[in-house]
Amino acid sequence: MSYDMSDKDYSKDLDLTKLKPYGDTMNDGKVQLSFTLPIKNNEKGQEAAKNLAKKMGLLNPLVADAISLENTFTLFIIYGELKYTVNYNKIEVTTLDTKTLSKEEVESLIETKLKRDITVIGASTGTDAHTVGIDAIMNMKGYAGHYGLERYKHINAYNLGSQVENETLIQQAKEHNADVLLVSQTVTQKDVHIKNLVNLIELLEAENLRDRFILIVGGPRISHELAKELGFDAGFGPRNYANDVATYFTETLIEKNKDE
Ligand code: B12
Repeated sequence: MSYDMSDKDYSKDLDLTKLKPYGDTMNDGKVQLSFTLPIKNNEKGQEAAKNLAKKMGLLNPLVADAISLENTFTLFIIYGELKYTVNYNKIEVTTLDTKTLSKEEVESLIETKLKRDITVIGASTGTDAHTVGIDAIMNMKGYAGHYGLERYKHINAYNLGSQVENETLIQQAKEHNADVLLVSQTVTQKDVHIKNLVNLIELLEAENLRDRFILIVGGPRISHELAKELGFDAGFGPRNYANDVATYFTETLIEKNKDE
């Protein structure tokens, strides 16, 4: 295979209008990617993997590793140089602008500004059996040095666990007179999370309850932007903790109170 130098950018200066991955030199575009092909692990298979990598925009793809998963499946690790760039200056994202407060600051805000307790109900919903995410946010001991909502003064936190039907979550929210619904979604295969989250919104709307609750979703592949698109108030992804979400719903409730 000949070495393709056609799309190389030799400038060593950072140009945010033509942003590229960084390997060990500015603008070298170096990336590593992995994928599985349903074929045997041999030279023909490796050539197929390289051709696919080229079609993805990688120059000079190199098969760094090819691992037989079973007789007719192979996992490929490919190195290459991405020829595409993005204009960083033109990128727009929807993010939450809240400045995260500590547990103690949230507690004091509830005490001095809201002047009543907050009831929060959370679950990992639908068929999703992953509990670690919602536990990280809600359980007493918390996660990564951040205590969970159960430990907060002035917050009544009910964690329903996993595989909770949307109907059950709504019924429990009504019974506890909840202010906030916390939904956790981990499995995203075949967009099951989207269907489940949309279903929750539809059920709430059908009962005229959508505006009664602050609706929040979190999980490893959830962004604030996606949450807003689906009709939630906010979304929290990885590296978010109890105090991030508590800051958000406390400030939102205080704002709501002002309007009423
Ligand atoms: C542990 C685990 C399991 C355990 C779960 C046990 C349990 N009690 O939770 C078991 C073995 C049961 C399991 C099963 C399955 N799993 Co699993 N599992 C994992 C694993 C290894 C870790 C997940 C985890 O605990 N992360 C730690 C927590 C703390 O992180 P987190 O969830 O992201 O939470 C943080 C944030 O996202 C956020 N957050 C999360 N929720 C919420 C909610 C709110 C309101 C807020 C504010 C924030 C928030 O806060 C948390 C702290 O920062 C991951 C792989 C990985 N390394 O991530 C796969 C993984 C999630 N599992 C996966 C799969 C496919 C499955 C199965 C479908 C496998 C199978 N074929 O059977 C089943 C599904 C079962 C089901 N019906 O749901 C895939 C999901 C792929 C996808 N994109 O859909 C993963 C990514 C593995 C992989 N690479 O393929 N799994």
